[in-house]
Amino acid sequence: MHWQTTRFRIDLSRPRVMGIVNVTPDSFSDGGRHGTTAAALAHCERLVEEGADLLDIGGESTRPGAASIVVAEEAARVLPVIEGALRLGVPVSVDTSEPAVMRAALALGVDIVNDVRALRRPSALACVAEHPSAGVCLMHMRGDPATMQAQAEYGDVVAEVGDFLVQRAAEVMSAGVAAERIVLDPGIGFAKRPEHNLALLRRQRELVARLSRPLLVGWSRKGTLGLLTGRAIHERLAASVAAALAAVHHGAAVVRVHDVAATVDALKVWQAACGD
Ligand code: HH2
Repeated sequence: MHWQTTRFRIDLSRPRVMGIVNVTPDSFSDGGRHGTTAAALAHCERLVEEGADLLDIGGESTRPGAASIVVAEEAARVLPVIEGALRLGVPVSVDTSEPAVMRAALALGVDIVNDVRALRRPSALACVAEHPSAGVCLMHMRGDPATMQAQAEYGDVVAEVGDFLVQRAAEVMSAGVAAERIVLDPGIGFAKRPEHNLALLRRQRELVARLSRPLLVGWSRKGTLGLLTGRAIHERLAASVAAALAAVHHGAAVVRVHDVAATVDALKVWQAACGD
């Protein structure tokens, strides 16, 4: 399978690593560390050297309880970083829900729109649909980061997340976005309790089997890993790598990670041991 994006048609026959670049002062795991354009760009370069297949650049924290920021501030944070990252030779995605930021990033030539709200803000879908080839990642979430944990009630979380992703992909396709531009994401940690996140990992194959498009998953440094290991955010490297490997083993095509070098090494060993 392939993922069509603005400049690249990404071959997903082997697992791909998406490196996270948060240009935010309050991101849950690396907030404030890449707060300036120069620092964020240096981080982008480092992740590419470490073997990142894609870069995901975000300017608004989506951690549970995070406050939303004004659009101008988000644009000012991410656009200069995207502009520089587009010269690094790998596909670049913008992690945003804001149509104005999407539009500006697409005008710069960004390859992918990664939206934790699955293009549900007014005019977000039109923004991507108007573009001839940009890729999109549609993620499952309920409510908003500020309120989402109050909505973490499911009968069968795997079935319900699957229903949402199937339906949302169909809606996005009927707006004119070709299937091969779409990748889907169960939204680990978004309106989900640890047992829900773990069900989505243990039964991820069921989800993959239902979806006609590839799965992107983000476990990196998330709370469920802290709960399993008793580790603070910056001590979750081993846990994050293990979760990324498990996700790939259960059929994920792309893993969204902070720790690119360690994940790339682990995936090489996994590929040799378990890959085709
Ligand atoms: N998780 C986060 C942000 N964006 N996008 C997708 N597609 N999937 C995810 O699981 C996902 C995401 C949250 O993680 P992080 O970027 O580390 O933190 P923050 O939201 O605080 O910037």
